[in-house]
Amino acid sequence: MNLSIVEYPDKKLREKSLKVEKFDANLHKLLDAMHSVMIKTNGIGLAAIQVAHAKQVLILNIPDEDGEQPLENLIEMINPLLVYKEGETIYQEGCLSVPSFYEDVTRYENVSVNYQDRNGNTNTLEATGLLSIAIQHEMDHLVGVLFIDKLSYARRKKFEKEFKRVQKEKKSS
Ligand code: Y12
Ligand code: CO
Repeated sequence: MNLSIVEYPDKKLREKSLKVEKFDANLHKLLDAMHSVMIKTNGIGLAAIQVAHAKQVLILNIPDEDGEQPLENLIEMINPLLVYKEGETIYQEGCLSVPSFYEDVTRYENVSVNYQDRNGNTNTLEATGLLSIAIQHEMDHLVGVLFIDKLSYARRKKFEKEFKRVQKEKKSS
């Protein structure tokens, strides 16, 4: 399965993803292909809608202290549900679907998530730091929300202006 990243402002990114009911070979193929494209494009998190599959599927692979992303650190979440949230943290986020743009976003500092793995087994993960931020960023994708939607009116206006400028520059080069 060869996947490519859907980029803003594609309307596909606004779709609400559907709950996964079948934990079969097709789901496993999608997860494996998502991992390949995420690593190839230097990502640390990816939701299925970013590769045009409207399923409640996301993957995360936070780099370790050496900047490596070993397979054993890969987290696959199917049908995730936020069951606990507390605190506040600000981090400069990026997204493979909005390349070259990084903006400060406010998120919960600590979260707890219930989810299923690729075989349908239920798990709970308590997360803090970058993992907590990445989970919230990817879960937003499942309901059609992008990190740029979380900016203040003024920051969003600035983003749109800069985005248009970059698009124009790309066309003319
Ligand atoms: C904290 C904040 C946000 C997340 C969500 C996951 N985001 C990413 O994985 C973003 C990756 C990204 C990679 C890019 O490519 C390169 O750096 C080569 C990129 O492209 C450019 O900037 C040109 C943009 C974003 C997790 C944790
Ligand atoms: Co994203």
